[in-house]
Amino acid sequence: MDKTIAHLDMDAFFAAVEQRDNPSLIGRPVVIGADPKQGLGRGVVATCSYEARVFGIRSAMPISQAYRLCPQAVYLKGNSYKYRQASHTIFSILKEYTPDIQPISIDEAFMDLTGCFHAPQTPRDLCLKIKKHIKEEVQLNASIGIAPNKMVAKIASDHCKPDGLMHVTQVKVLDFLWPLDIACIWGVGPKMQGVLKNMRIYTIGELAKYPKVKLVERFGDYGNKLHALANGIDDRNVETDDETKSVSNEYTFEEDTADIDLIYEKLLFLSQKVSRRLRRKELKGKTIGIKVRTSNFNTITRAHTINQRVNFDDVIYREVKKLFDLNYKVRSRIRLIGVRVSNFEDLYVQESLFESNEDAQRKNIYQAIDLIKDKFGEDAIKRGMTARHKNAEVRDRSL
Ligand code: TTP
Ligand code: MG
Repeated sequence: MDKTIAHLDMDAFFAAVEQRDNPSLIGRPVVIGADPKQGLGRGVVATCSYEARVFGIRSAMPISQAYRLCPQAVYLKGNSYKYRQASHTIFSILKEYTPDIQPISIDEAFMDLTGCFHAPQTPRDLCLKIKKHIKEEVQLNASIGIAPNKMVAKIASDHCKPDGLMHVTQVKVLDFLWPLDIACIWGVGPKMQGVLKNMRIYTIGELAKYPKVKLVERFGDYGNKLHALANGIDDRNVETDDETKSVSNEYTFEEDTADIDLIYEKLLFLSQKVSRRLRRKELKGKTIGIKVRTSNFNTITRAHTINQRVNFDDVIYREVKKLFDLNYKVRSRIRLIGVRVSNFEDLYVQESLFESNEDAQRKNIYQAIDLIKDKFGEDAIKRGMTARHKNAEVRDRSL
């Protein structure tokens, strides 16, 4: 059966929230990002209003360059709390239409709408309703692309921005895709674009017609994938899986234990494991949890939500230890412990805009530690307390 996939992306999200909350900004170029300091500022543009895009300003551009292009724009440093709130409301609206939602960033999601509408209602009618609902509740514009698969839906939502709605039906997929630049294919980065352009492949149509065997010769299995995508075939599912919702590790003691030092040591070890996995996935969580199973197989789970999203070992361990001390009063022997971090909303907010100097310093330290571990292995560098137990058995799984 053909699928109906929608990709929703809010228009100029941070800038649109600012324009909504201050009507004097409506119709004006608004840039969210670092302080431009009259052109001498460091840092980058997070986003800008469509009025600012006319001047050539784009996300991730140095703020000094943006200032040169449009000194008269309104420059704001942004307010992550407001953006998170708007995002939260938008995602709860989407949940009223389908449970099959895959959040991609703070303002972007895929929805599997297969089976969510009944004739005479069309996918287009349903998505118009979603757009209208969002507009009424948060006064912001969303653009939605609808297609038989994720890649085409994503390209369609980009294509119809701002305030757009575009449905590319199965029979229209190739007509839509083939004239487009290869850069539009989801997952083809600038490096790959360069390689393809050197092979004189500029459009998706040219890629589709390029002999598949040659693509495979050149790129291995990725060549197969490129060929399929260029021909409008993309079987990636909308992933609503819990895996994207929490990261956890557990440890089972070789012998049930009540040795508090050993337990703390393992909790620290697990906090480090979880933090590192979070950093690898570029995730930060606000809710920190523990799991404790005693020798008689009683299991308790406890969690605490802090006011900041983190992926630093020391903060996670501090919370884990607090939770453990608070909840583990009866000193029975312990069989298994686990550490879990969840609550990853708004994964892709440009953190540097909102982080303190202290956080930035710690980020650098952890980056250095991760680099050493990547190069020389997990055991290359350890906090004093965990060095003793080198051969710990750790299972990666969601609690
Ligand atoms: P995007 O959806 O990429 O951009 P946008 O919503 O501002 O504009 P568009 O209409 O083209 O979708 O990103 C969503 C928000 O994420 C954006 O408003 C600000 C933030 N962001 C950053 O902080 N840094 C970045 O480099 C990008 C791309 C986005
Ligand atoms: Mg957007």
